[in-house]
Amino acid sequence: KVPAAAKPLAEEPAEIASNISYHAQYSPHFSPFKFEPEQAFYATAESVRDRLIQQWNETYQHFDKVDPKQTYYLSMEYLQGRALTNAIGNLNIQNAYADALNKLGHDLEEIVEQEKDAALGNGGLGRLASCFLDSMATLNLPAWGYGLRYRYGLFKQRITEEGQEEIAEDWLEKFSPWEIVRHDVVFPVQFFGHVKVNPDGSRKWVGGEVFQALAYDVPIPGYKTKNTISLRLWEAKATSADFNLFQFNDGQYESAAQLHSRAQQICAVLYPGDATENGKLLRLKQQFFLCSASLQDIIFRFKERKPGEGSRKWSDFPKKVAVQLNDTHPTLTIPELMRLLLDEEGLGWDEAWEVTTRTVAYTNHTVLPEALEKWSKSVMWKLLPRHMEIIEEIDKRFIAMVHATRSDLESKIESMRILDNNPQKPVVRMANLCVVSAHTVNGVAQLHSDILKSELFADYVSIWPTKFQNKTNGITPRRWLRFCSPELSNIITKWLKTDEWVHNLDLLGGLRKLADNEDFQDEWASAKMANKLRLAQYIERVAGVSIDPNSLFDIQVKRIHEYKRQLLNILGAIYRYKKLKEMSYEERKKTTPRTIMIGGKAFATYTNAKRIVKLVNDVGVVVNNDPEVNSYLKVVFVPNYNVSVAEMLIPGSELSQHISTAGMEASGTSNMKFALNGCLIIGTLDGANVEIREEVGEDNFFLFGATADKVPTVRKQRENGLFRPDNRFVEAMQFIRSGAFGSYDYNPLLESLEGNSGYGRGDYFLVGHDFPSYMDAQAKVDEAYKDRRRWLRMSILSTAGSGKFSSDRTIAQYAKEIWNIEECRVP
Ligand code: 26R
Repeated sequence: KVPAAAKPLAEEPAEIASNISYHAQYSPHFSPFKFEPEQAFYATAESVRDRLIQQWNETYQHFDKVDPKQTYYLSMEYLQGRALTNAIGNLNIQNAYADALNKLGHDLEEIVEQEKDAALGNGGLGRLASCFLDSMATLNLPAWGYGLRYRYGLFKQRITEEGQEEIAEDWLEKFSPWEIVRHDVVFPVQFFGHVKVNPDGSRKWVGGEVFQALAYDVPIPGYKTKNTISLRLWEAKATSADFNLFQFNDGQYESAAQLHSRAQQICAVLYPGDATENGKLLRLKQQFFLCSASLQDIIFRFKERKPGEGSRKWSDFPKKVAVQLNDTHPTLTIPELMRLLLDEEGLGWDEAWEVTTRTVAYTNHTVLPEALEKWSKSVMWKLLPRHMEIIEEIDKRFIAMVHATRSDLESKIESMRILDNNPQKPVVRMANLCVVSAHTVNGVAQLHSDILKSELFADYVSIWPTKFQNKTNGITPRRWLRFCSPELSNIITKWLKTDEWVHNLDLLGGLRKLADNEDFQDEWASAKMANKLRLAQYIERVAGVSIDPNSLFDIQVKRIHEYKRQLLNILGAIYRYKKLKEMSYEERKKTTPRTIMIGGKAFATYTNAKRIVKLVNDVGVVVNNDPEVNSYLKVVFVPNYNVSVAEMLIPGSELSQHISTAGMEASGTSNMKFALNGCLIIGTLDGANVEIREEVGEDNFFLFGATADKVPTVRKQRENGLFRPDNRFVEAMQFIRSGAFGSYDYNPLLESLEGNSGYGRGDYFLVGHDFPSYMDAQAKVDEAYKDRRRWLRMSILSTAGSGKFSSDRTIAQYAKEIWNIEECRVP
């Protein structure tokens, strides 16, 4: 029995203010007598945390009592961003906290800015995981997330004369008020060693290095519900027994603490560079660390719940546990669960395989060949010898099954099997291991799932026709509309006469009938303008560029990648600049003024991506300082794009670019955020764009470019020398070569758009091919923007058509169609 404690449920601003002061005084992290914004932030966060802890404990107890089937979402990445606004918004106490802070001489808006982003992810995949957690909590699902507590998350991007510079992002520099260390939740995780065969033939993994996985829990509150779930992040530790006191006293300080420093390496950074063998080994260690610690925790909970009813039957495990693998990064869950069942629990192969395959499901997030994980067999044998035995057995049994039942697939076995025994470079193909072992495999947008079935995984479809599903991605409407754009949210609530849309996003469809209402349109326009003004101030502050709030705000923000084609965007901007220069003053005055904003991080070793960052910045310097045209065009590189910056940019956007080569972007999720905020999309028929266009209506989407089915043909034609570039494209390329944007050598970048074939050469991403239709679509954008009423109508229809893209819808589908779990609401 846990003794009852005082409940921190203050409702009145005065009580809340006293609660905040209490934390400032008695949970001090700074010198006393200081209550500046930073101290006020920590004290406020701790006051909010008290409430979360209470709801959280109730949720845990409720789940323990009901013992429902529970989902565990395993992901190497979570892009949580800030938590304060989200927490008080979900708890529906924002006004009381704002008033309380006023009483204490502070301003909530200023206080929330003190928080550092938790950026334990790279991009879309990590942010998706965070949106999913918000929806799982909101839908009262018995589900939670597992990840790693990286000491340094995604790097901070600084722009210098040379382009992008990466700086370690120390999100834990002071501390995070949102994590709670669970000193009682610790599991051993082993590496290296060897397999010992017992006299009875059973096998056991022994020896090697053992570290401890220590749990840090982050509370995830649902929207307007008591349910508060967990994101459990593991940290690697060595024990005191690993500290060699004898060596230390002998002056050998480094070797005395060697295991401690090796433990620290495991969770030191998100995505350690894997160019070296050392880097590869570390990344694999991270993956196994997540899988092993999480599984031990899951099994512990499975055994612990409903004590007194005797021990649980293993055949019940899949009735109580669903594990979702966020891409192949946590694939080692599969052989680790097999190992635990076979070697630790004494199950036979068939029984263990049945339990494992009924438990695990896999989501694929990319078809790019270089992102499909393959681990060297020798590294795997060294680090995880018992797991390699198990993987070999899975591979062997898969081949035997195909031989026995599907002679028609004989010739496909080599490409379908898990092991690639190519003597040059023998590897384990993680996606194949997932497809063979998971009960369900899903893509993240309809087009992507279709491509998985018709291309990447086509051969498996004939064996397991019902294994493959689609789950179109979604975004949380709380963070991505309700909290990041209160102005627009209030207008929506006012005109829909309800705020139910915040957790039933389909209700936004009710805005369709208001799309031509001029009163509504005017309110809509003023909310968008308020957001644009706020964004303009931000741009002035971080980029030093003053932008015209009456110009069309055109934004492309995402990781910098050749397939996402930021190059297409900047070439378009360059062409626009050149034409503006050639125009007379009178002609120029008739054009639609634009501010083009581009932001995103380039992977540190991705040379072409870094060149693109440099080019955008160089173009900006020239264009923005050209007095002849700079009231008609500005080009801004937005530095250090992250979740918080997105929350500033997206509400102020009017046009956003989602212009990947068709077939290459699995889904995209920022496209959904922009559309939800009344921003129009210029885009290709790729990923979720296809479905967004269906929902908002084709008149409200600026479409261009080759379709996915035509891409291979277009590449072929080019290889056969049949491509003739459009004059506009040639002009833009020549303009860069003329040195108009400085003396940096852009030739390697430009050459990737030329030649006839090959990845990274011969314009593999079809920038040149799509350029003319892109420019035509941009001309339509300029025309549409001139008609204010028409543009407002389109903007409203974008929001009205975004209901489908709530992650609540996505998660409800996972719950029903993959996990087979039900709501478990705390009374
Ligand atoms: C293994 C390593 C090279 C690696 C590859 C790829 C590590 C991380 C990734 C990230 C990929 C898988 C990713 O972020 N994919 C994105 O997932 C989003 C959420 O489903 C999609 O919206 C987006 O289209 C896709 O690129």
